[in-house]
Amino acid sequence: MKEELIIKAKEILEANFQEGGFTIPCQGLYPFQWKWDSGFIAIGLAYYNIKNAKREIETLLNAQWENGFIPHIVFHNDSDTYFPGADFHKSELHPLASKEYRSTGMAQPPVTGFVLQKMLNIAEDKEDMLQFIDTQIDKVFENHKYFYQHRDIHNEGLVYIYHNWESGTDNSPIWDDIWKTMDPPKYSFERRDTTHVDPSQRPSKREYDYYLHIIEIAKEHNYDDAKIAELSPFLVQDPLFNAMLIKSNAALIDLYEKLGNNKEKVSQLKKWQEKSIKGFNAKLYDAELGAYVHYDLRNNKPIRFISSSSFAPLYAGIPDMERAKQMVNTMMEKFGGEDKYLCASFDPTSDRFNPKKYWRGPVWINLNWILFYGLKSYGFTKIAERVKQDSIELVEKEGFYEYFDSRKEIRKTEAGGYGGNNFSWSAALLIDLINN
Ligand code: 2M8
Repeated sequence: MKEELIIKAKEILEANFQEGGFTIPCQGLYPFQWKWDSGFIAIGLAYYNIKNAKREIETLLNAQWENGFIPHIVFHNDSDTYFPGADFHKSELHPLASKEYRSTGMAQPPVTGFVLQKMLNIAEDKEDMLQFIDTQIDKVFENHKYFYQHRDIHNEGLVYIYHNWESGTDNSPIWDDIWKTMDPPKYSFERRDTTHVDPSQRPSKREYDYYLHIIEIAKEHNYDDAKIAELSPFLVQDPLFNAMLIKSNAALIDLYEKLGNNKEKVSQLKKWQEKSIKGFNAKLYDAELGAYVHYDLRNNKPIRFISSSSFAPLYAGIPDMERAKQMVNTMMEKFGGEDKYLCASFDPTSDRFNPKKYWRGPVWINLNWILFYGLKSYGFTKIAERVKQDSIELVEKEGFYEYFDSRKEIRKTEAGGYGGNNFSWSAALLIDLINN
């Protein structure tokens, strides 16, 4: 059965691979290259097609801006099946944007550092992979430098995101109170996502108004970071995003040390790392909730809700053992009942939980993958194993969907796979999970 899953996963990755040397997340719904998707995809590809795994990283990093910024979507190709596309985002407004590739002007979780490290672990020919990493690693370093220089406005070691699309957890209930502070115009535009996916599983039209409005503000100021920090109604320190940066810092330190001759970069990374871990633990841990939470920088307050992002710091080794235990208790109490698959993307005991709607509740394979390794590294082997087995069972039962219902009982009457099907990161990360 596992062999069949791997064969199917490879078929999906092959079908989603594009001529330009990158993989789309899903046909129709997401027809371009997405930043964190690409990273997860490269991990899966590294098991059986090193050449394409490398190209995936190269094609993403080729679109880096002169200031080190790496965009969340690279529009290598034209497609009218997605909104908003290149003509809406207009990355060319920023003076340092890539002249060769059009893109968005926003980021996504910085996974590329730890992806390179993971590729090295997977590759059989380590020497060859190290040589490849040597050609790419400085770009990732420059990306981290960009974050620390432009997005840590209070010098806390914590970087902000200015848009929910930067978080990757697009319509999470975490943002609901921020939307209440805004009153954007009702834009007229043609949604494309809801022609591919049942609208009840996607964000609402009004939510899209908020999303577009933040981009309009950024565009008015040519995507200038300082202006965005000053004016964006959405300015958040996200525990998932920052944990990915910290995990990638650690990976870069390890890789530079393996490559030798990079003392200055290693010492810079270590400085960032120390400060970030300290700032993270001091500011984002909510002892009462027993988990890390987001912080709303614009409105100066913590956002006190638990989501799967709250547990991502385990993957980056951020909490001490005592906190890690509290976090696991919280996770098992709220998300881990026998009637549920691990791990819902939002607190199932909250009245904001929605089991079918995108990032408001469903299980996502990439977050499960992050949790699997995080739990394992702290010695929570049994729970880690459950996260892995639940992920495999969901895909076996439903197919390689984008997200899944966490409630076991609904399977008696209906299917529980939602969003896009033949979804690339579900395929790529399943290959890795099965191999570990
Ligand atoms: C989803 O986000 C895009 C915008 O970036 C969308 O809904 O149009 C998110 O799940 C995001 O995390 C993911 O990278 C992207 C492509 O899979 O889709």
